[in-house]
Amino acid sequence: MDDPCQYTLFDYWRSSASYRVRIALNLLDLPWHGVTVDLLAGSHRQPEYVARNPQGLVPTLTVDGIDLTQSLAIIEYLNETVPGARLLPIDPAARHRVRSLSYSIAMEIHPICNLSVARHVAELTGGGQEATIAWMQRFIGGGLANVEEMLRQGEEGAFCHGNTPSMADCCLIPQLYNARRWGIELGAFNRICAIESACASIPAFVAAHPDSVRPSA
Ligand SMILES: N[C@@H](CCC(=O)N[C@@H](CS)C(=O)NCC(=O)O)C(=O)O
Repeated sequence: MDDPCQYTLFDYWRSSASYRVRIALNLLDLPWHGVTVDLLAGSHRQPEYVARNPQGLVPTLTVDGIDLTQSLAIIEYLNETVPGARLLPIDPAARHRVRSLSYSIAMEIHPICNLSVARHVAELTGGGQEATIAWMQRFIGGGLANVEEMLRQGEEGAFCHGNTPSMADCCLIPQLYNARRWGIELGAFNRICAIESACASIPAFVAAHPDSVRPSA
């Protein structure tokens, strides 16, 4: 019998880049299954995984024998190939806004707040765990303050842009999960908190949450 799951996601439950793609796959109601790449065990550096993803990063989405890397490029691929997908709006100005919000998280906040970066800062400064936490709080907190401002300036709606979830929501929700891990206070970010509540009521977001996909010990 043919495998109905045409989409195989190589991911790690706690990775926010993987979490973005899980949300997108669920929002599009696609049949997918996950394969764990255990970052703690170093599985992402093993030759068979690096053959799929030369950067040695998660996620990778395999579709029809093609290995797709980089979470935002994956989401855009899905948007372009799944009939009726609206993870990016059609109108160019609206599409720009969704990309701009997404990039402000995935390209400004996420790369400098990868654990390996923050740990390196701690090593260079000799500041230990305290330096790691201070780094995360400074750059995740500051980055989200900018996102809150961007959200306030644009179109009102239940989600980042308008009343349906987009690629920007796929980026925001994992970043909030990550922010909480580092004890960042989010209460002052009214727009962000309202969007988070709206997403929490959607099964696609709930099913993609790290606690929903964490492999049992
Ligand atoms: N820009 C990449 C970022 C991917 C990324 O940084 N993944 C992290 C987990 S969230 C990872 O694989 N880290 C492993 C490592 O740094 O060794 C994307 O959006 O896919």
